[in-house]
Amino acid sequence: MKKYIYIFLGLTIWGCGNPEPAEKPFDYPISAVDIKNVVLIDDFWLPKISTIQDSTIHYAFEKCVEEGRMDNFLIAGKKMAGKTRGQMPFDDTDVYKIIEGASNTLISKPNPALDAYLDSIIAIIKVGQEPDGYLTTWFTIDRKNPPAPWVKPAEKRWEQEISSHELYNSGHLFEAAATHYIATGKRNFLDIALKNADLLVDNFGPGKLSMPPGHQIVETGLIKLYRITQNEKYLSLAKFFLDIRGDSTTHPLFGDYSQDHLPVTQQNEAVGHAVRAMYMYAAMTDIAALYHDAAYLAAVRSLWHNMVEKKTYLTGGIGAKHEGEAFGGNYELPNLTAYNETCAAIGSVYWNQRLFLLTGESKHYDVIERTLYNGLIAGISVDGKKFFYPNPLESDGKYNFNQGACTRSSWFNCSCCPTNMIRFIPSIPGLIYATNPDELYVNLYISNQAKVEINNQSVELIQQTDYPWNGTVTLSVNPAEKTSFTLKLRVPGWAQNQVIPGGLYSYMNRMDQRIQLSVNGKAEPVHVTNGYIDISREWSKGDKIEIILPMAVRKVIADENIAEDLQKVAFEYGPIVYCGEETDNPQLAELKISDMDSFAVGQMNHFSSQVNIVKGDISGQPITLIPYYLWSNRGVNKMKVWFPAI
Ligand code: FUB
Ligand code: ZN
Repeated sequence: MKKYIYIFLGLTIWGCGNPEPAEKPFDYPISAVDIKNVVLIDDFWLPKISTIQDSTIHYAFEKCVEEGRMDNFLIAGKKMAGKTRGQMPFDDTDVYKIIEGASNTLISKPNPALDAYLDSIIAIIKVGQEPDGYLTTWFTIDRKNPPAPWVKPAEKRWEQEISSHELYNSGHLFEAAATHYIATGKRNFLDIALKNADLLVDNFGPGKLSMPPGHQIVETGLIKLYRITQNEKYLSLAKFFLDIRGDSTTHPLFGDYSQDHLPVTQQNEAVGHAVRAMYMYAAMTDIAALYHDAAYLAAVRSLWHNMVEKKTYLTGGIGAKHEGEAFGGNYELPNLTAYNETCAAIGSVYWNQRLFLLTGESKHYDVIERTLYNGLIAGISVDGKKFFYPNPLESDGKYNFNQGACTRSSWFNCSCCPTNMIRFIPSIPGLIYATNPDELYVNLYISNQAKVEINNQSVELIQQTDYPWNGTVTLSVNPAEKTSFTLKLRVPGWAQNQVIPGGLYSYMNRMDQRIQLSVNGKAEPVHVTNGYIDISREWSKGDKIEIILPMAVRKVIADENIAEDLQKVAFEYGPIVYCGEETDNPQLAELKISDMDSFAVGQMNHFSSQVNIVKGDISGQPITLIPYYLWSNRGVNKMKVWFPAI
């Protein structure tokens, strides 16, 4: 397959018209460095992953037990009497998602007890699988009595896929089983997934059942199974599910809520349910890469431009509307009522990483970084046991934006977001580095020790930084033997005076301080090309790079088409977006920012962690802004990201 990679890199051939025949799949030209090869030593992210392993995973498994998610597998397998427990047709997926996250934590922090516990849960899941591989517990238990009123009773499997989530359940099963197999080497979960996937292959396709999944994710799940097994039937089915979307000759269309209003290659505006959209665009990007399909690539590019240039919040959050958990119209970005589902932010990172691996464009990492440090980690509390489902940019202390609460909640009837955080956070080490045959991309600044293969050489990397609080990063490069390659250091958009690719938001003032670079202690000129500083040389053991990305308090303004943010300013320092909470600022409601006001970075001890805050003096009144992601860790509170400017 490698030989195709070189052809693929010539992106000009994308314009050549019809996709290549499907017989010989291509692949992404750039490979992410696997989390198995990246050990975090980071003061910011490592404690978050540890909190997930030490606290959130146990807590969430207990919730699953308490609310009957495990029982459902036993009831479906007739090992226990009873009716379906829980309220969602996709409650099974919470169990899968926790296993997926837990599997990744086992890589960074081996834990035999947790490993064995996962095996015991997998044994319970197996009980719920029907002999032919079918696995959706509520349906097996009683298809005539779905757990939620909005799910239609069914006679046959997949007949009500628009609401039943049977394929969504399969998708999370495949994603989780693939990760568990890769992390542990064990086949117990993978075999359950493959049996289910084979059933889907037998039942869906041309001349068989022809309708798309009601909620996307089975597509990327199937592609992960294809990658493990090399069996192209899984890949073909994933493509089939995408190809028939928007094709009314194959099924009655589900509409734009489910991105089933147009063929996917004709879609150019991000619409409908935001999580569904992210998972679908991620799968489309996989298909663009694996089939070298120009139409798929063109579609994901247009969708990305629309989303990033017209439908993204400053925090990276997406999906403005509570109604339908959906994207709003262009520039429809209200703050108080912003939905910004945590799962949608996670989906955006999954999608943008794929776009990067396909194109090598740093702008996708600008979206990833903004989302990761702001709208995404806001979704989990400092103690790892309270969650946001929506992530608004303003709170009046009254509007119950969080599924009936005006602050973080310990769980939800629909617990997709907490378990998606568990699924995603432990995978973060896999976002840091990427390689192609002779280039090494450093895309995120997170302290770690890594082993990468480049030019057939093993290279040890040691990255040290206090990012996101400080922009100084040192990188030791230790190849086993002297070797030449290009090290590509990503220069974040914020360090180049660009808030977000495309200019939906901009800084009021340019930053004057310059980026500094040194190689083995010698200052080097800084040339940023397409978002990277390229350092091409023969590397030897002990080589050391230092990059300093100057941080300053920055005022941000929004595109004037965003009515909600007109004549308002927001604050950033480095990659972090700041907000004011009433607890620190009793006068929050009256605050108006003028050009005369001064702001500086400061430090605060927040629940035992030292974080940067922004301190201001507004006409003699002090104000304190904290990182947005930390808001609402101190109970119900008024909060603002955007402040009126005078
Ligand atoms: O439908 C499954 C998940 O539940 C969605 O992705 C979330 O938006 C929530 O509705
Ligand atoms: Zn969610």
